[in-house]
Amino acid sequence: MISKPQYGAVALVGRPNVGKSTLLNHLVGERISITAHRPQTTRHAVRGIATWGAVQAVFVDTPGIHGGGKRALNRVLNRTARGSLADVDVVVLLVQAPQFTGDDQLALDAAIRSERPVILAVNKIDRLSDKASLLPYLQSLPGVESVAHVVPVSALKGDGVDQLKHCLIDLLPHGEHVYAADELTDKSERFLAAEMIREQLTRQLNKELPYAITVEIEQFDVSPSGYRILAAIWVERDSQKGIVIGHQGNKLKSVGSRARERMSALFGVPVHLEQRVLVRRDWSDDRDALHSLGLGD
Ligand SMILES: Nc1nc2c(ncn2[C@@H]2O[C@H](COP(=O)(O)OP(=O)(O)OP(=O)(O)O)[C@@H](O)[C@H]2O)c(=O)[nH]1
Ligand SMILES: [Mg+2]
Repeated sequence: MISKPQYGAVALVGRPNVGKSTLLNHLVGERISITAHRPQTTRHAVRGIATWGAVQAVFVDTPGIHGGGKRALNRVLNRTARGSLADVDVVVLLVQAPQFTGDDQLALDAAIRSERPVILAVNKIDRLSDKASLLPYLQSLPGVESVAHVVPVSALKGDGVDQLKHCLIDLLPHGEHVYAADELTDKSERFLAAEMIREQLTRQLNKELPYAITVEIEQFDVSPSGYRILAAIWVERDSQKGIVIGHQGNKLKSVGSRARERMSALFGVPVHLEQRVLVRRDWSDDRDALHSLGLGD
């Protein structure tokens, strides 16, 4: 029997750091959205495409929703997350067992207000030392009666992801596929390259600093021997520039070589990467500067 094609968009929402980007990568099967052990890693609504036979789902990874919105960057991130709920068919709300915080409540409220079917995915179950605590935790979650499915998962290990797929297939509308079966994202390789550098900066630098960093690709040349990429890393202060470059340039080298490996793996070609570090004062609190760097739309 040939099944009717299904197609739809799925938003992945939740407070910062619950594992939205990790789950997107698992669902798509490639590392297209950057992840780090730190809140507010994702700044743009990244789309990842998965095609499972007759079913095609476009996942929209969003910046974590949270209550503290003082700096312009925070406000822009929150708007991006809430805005992406308007255009989707299904919402997957992630929470992280065994917690349920005020920011989880904000995200749940936004999901329910979207009037889309909601799947509540309870992530990081691999970290629960006492598996028996999962059931009472699930029963204690507020708003469970308003969601279509509740699925415990580990985005990192893949547990429960198949069950999540089945819940999605249950909810996605019928429709023709929009993307070819081998397409993984709507983002350009240029965008992905900048994100992979930011991922390594976020992972390899000390706490706090990464919020003051953004990456711009100045040149992206394609040749038969591979890609040649020139990147500018923007920081807010001269002192931060020193930290990014590191002793004898070691930090920048290590960021570059790891990012380059990831790029080569995803793009399937050799990558030559050059990076420079530039100072632009207070960009994370300057809406015009956010715009000129492609954030905030
Ligand atoms: N143990 C465990 N860790 C996980 C799991 N899923 C994600 N993580 C880790 O949690 C951290 C945050 O993951 P991300 O995927 O970046 O989280 P996010 O929700 O996209 O975060 P923001 O983009 O900052 O909102 C990373 O260190 C992940 O490796 C999981 O199922 N189990
Ligand atoms: Mg993320």
